[in-house]
Amino acid sequence: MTVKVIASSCKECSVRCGSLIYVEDGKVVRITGNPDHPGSRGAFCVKGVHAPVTAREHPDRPLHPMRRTGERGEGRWERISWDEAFDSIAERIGRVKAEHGSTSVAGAVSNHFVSRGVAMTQLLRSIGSPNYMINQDLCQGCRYTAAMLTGVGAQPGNELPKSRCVLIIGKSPSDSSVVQWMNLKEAKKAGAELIVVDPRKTQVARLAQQWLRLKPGTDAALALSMINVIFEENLHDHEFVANWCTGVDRLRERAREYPPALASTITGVPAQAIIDAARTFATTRPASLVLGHGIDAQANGVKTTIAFHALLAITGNIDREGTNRMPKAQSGFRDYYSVINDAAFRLPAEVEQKIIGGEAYPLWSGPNSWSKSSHNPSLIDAVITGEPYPIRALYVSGVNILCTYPDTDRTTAALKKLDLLVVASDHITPTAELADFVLPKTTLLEEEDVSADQTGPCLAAVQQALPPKGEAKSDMDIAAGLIRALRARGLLDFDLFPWTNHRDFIDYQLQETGIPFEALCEKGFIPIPLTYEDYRSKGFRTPSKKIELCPDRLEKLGHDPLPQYVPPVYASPPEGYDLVLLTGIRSMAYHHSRFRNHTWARKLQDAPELRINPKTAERHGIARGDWVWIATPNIARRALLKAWVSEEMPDGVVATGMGWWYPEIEGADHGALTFNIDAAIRYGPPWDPISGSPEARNTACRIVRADPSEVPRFAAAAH
Ligand SMILES: Nc1nc2c(c(=O)[nH]1)N[C@H]1C(S)=C(S)[C@@H](COP(=O)(O)OP(=O)(O)OC[C@H]3O[C@@H](n4cnc5c(=O)[nH]c(N)nc54)[C@H](O)[C@@H]3O)O[C@H]1N2
Ligand SMILES: Nc1nc2c(c(=O)[nH]1)N[C@H]1C(S)=C(S)[C@@H](COP(=O)(O)OP(=O)(O)OC[C@H]3O[C@@H](n4cnc5c(=O)[nH]c(N)nc54)[C@H](O)[C@@H]3O)O[C@H]1N2
Ligand code: SF4
Ligand SMILES: [Mo]
Repeated sequence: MTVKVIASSCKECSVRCGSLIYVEDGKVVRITGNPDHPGSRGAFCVKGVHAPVTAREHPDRPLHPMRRTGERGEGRWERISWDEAFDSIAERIGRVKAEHGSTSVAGAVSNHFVSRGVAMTQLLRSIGSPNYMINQDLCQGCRYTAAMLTGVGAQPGNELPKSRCVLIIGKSPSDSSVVQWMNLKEAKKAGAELIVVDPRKTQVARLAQQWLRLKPGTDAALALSMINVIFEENLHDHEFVANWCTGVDRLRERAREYPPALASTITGVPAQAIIDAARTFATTRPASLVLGHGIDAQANGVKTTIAFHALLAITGNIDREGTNRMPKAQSGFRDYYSVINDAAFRLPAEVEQKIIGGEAYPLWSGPNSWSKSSHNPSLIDAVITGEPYPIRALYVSGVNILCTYPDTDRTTAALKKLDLLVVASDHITPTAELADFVLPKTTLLEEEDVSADQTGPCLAAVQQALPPKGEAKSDMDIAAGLIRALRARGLLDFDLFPWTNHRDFIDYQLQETGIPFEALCEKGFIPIPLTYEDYRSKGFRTPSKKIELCPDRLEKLGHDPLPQYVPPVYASPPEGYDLVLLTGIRSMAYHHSRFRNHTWARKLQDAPELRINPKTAERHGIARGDWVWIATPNIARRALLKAWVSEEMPDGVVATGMGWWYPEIEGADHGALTFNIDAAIRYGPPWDPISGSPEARNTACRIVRADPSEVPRFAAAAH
């Protein structure tokens, strides 16, 4: 039997490694990394090897559209045809529009950078609504907003192995990115100095020569102090600063407010270690900076990021070999941002003015914002309260909001209040359980897609390896079907969705590149020309065309435009909350809430963990393997986690992942209300005043050992 090898890309997580899919006799027999792929260079992980086949073949996978017949969450469904699904959904959207207006229909999507993001935005915009949620307020939102303001949208990508010094802030690549982990090990081997800033002793902290164990949420003070040392010791890049940065004098003055001794008190890092890190970073060039999730989704996230952008800028480590590269564009390629920002695909200004959250966070949600999406918690509030106006219908595609947004009780209450909830998914998640309609989604092996990978940089293809199972459709095809049904009923206020199917959209994306999809599929990628120092001809993407260290746009909106340290909320906890909790530590086996129904993943980790220092554990009477209740301020719900006693945690700080549920547990939430930390943390306030991000990463908490009688029997045995 001949084996066909298909060069594709894995998109089981946001890293998107190049893959080789081996197909024999109509079956996928093996999936590996693609050593020729310029971004991932052969790196691959356990999810990429197992998840695509398991997800496709899973016996519980929905294979036909389904309509709810019982109460919400009762799990009673009837099978319907696609035509009936599209038509009934269109009819019900029509009713909601007639009663509450077009803006009362909303959407939710995540990993929106690929085609499913465009499917969502253009479906909603065509209906006449500017309201859709992306998950970036919980993800990279602070970093993206800061990048829009400063102009430093630079990532090291595969410049890392060429860097002589790498500063890694709040990122644990051994858990979250096999490609970056490979690159950092290569950099170290080639003699680079690694400096890691993380409260946890991560694997990369063990690899690094300098590890700064700072107190959570204090990074801005550290960065400003390093900037202070660099200016005071005259170690900055004079040419770059003079020609390519604005706001330098004001930044220098602000940084003077953070001498190492003070920063040491704030961060808990010895003053000499701050000075050493600053000197190393400024004098060991080329250097690069990795900014991770640890500084995002925090109430001071944007300002913290701006401080690190400033550190990169004053040392001139931008868009040069071995530094952080500005994004490289394939001429003519249309990605998510070029579509959503294209006037031809946008709503009239008076409609975009209504985006929920736009008034409070104009740089996040308004017509001139980075995301142009709604502010998620404000949208959830609107469903519950009807303020500032009603939200009555929600189309959810590619996000499991009941497991991945904080405050599950509130999200549940909102979903139950809707007149219409439609969920497109490849498995029945707790979110899908509450739907009126579940639409069966294709899985990775059944889809095609194109995206620009900045690590390479290259254009990369996802190729279809097998035909879809059952009646599953891709997000684009589902949205195109809904558009047809809405159009037939005269329910489109604007017709901003010109694609008739997914391939049509891919052709549109590639049309002006002159690269046909088939050509991209030959190797699975086509490199994007790599150039350095593009700013010398094009400038940076800010109004001044320079890097703005004190962004004008912030000042105009009445914010203090300079980076500054703001104490984290956990620093003044209500009585009894004696510990700090870090959430969202990644596990190689899982992608957020996904794969909890995959046996191979459950063999690797079977219970939500509470990482805890031995001393903290002892003080609380907790031993390895005990189940522990954890509670955070201002929310009644607690979560049940399993103690994982480890020196990786500092005393007084505990950590966990996110997104736990057990598909086999009866009930609509499948245990998410008990085992998922997101059920036990609030969806803000406080918010980052610029991006509206909640403080979902670091919070005060208290723990107590659970009585064994409180632990469900099956969970007691979990590892
Ligand atoms: N296996 C796997 N990989 C994934 C994902 C997944 O679910 N599973 N998710 C993907 C997605 S969508 C994302 S957004 C990324 C996220 O992941 P990354 O951006 O790669 O960040 P993490 O690896 O989560 O690491 C965050 C680190 O920040 C530290 N930290 C916590 N608080 C602070 C703080 O206040 N300051 C500092 N300096 N550090 C702090 C934590 O201890 C942790 O080590 O991972 C992606 N990769
Ligand atoms: N407390 C806390 N909460 C967090 C975080 C944290 O660190 N701490 N991290 C946040 C971050 S960074 C992120 S990115 C979010 C992630 O939040 P989500 O995006 O909700 O996370 P996933 O569990 O990956 O859910 C994706 C869902 O989409 C489905 N799906 C996958 N691929 C496709 C597709 O191509 N099309 C469609 N229609 N469906 C698909 C999957 O089956 C799954 O149900 O969680 C956030 N929540
Ligand atoms: S890291 Fe793993 S899951 Fe993510 S894209 Fe690469 S192989 Fe796929
Ligand atoms: Mo994310």
